Amino acid sequence: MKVIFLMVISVGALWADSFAPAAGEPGSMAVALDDARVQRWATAVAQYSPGEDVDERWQVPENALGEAEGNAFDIVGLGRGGEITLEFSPVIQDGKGADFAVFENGFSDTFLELAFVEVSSDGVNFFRFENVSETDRAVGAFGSVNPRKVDGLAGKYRLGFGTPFDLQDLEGTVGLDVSAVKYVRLIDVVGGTSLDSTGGVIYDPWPGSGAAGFDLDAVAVLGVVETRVLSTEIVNQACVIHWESVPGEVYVVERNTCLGEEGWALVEEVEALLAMTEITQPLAGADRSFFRVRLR
Ligand SMILES: [Ca+2]
Ligand SMILES: [Ca+2]
Ligand SMILES: [Ca+2]
Repeated sequence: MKVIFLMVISVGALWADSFAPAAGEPGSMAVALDDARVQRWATAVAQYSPGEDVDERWQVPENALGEAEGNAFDIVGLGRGGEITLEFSPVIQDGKGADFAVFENGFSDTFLELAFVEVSSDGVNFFRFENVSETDRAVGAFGSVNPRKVDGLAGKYRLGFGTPFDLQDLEGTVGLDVSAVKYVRLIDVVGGTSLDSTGGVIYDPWPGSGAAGFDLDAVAVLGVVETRVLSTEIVNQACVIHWESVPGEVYVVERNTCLGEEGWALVEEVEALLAMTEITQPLAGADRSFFRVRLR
């Protein structure tokens, strides 16, 4: 009986931390404001409706346009239950991996004010990204939220780090063209009231005052970055390769005896955990070897 009890506990613990960790930790999906994938930023404010308890000085929707500053002040406060819609010109297209990232101004890895994210091609019909919150109790005005318990909501990461969204998750949605998304809308989550996609109550810092709710710094449009090998060296008859990587992406490492299109053999598929990935391959017995690394 005891063994079974322990197993249940361990499965519960896994479930409790289901999602990507804070910025800087292995496996984090946080997008730094100077990430190589960042191509451009929101170009216009289409609509802004502040909610409750947000001072006038934070009611500056233009602060969400252009580059993320990564500070606490160049933001627009949504207020409790408020929302903002930003416009993108040119439109955002679904490409490989995440397509845009939302930057909030959380001052720590656990002071996380959250927002729903919706997108639209026509400015009329908006579609929400699936989201889950596993925080199981109320969070005070300056309480903490574990980022590993949040998925599909903006505000998962501290200031300077955006939460990525992939339009592919909404592919096939009637009324949305994922190759032409012109609007991104952020709707403040009201801790203890708002519901996630599973129907569960979402908890985030509440009630807050003066700057209640989600504080938006910027929204970046992301593109694909070419895979770049940073270094290769021979150590103890093995080749050590480092390359620039995007956490969460899978890279294919292949080997050949000559350069050309034919003959590449799979060495390994590696899921990147950090912005740089390393692999070590024994060279013993080979006259010469070529390696290549590509996104899967
Ligand atoms: Ca995509
Ligand atoms: Ca706030
Ligand atoms: Ca800003």
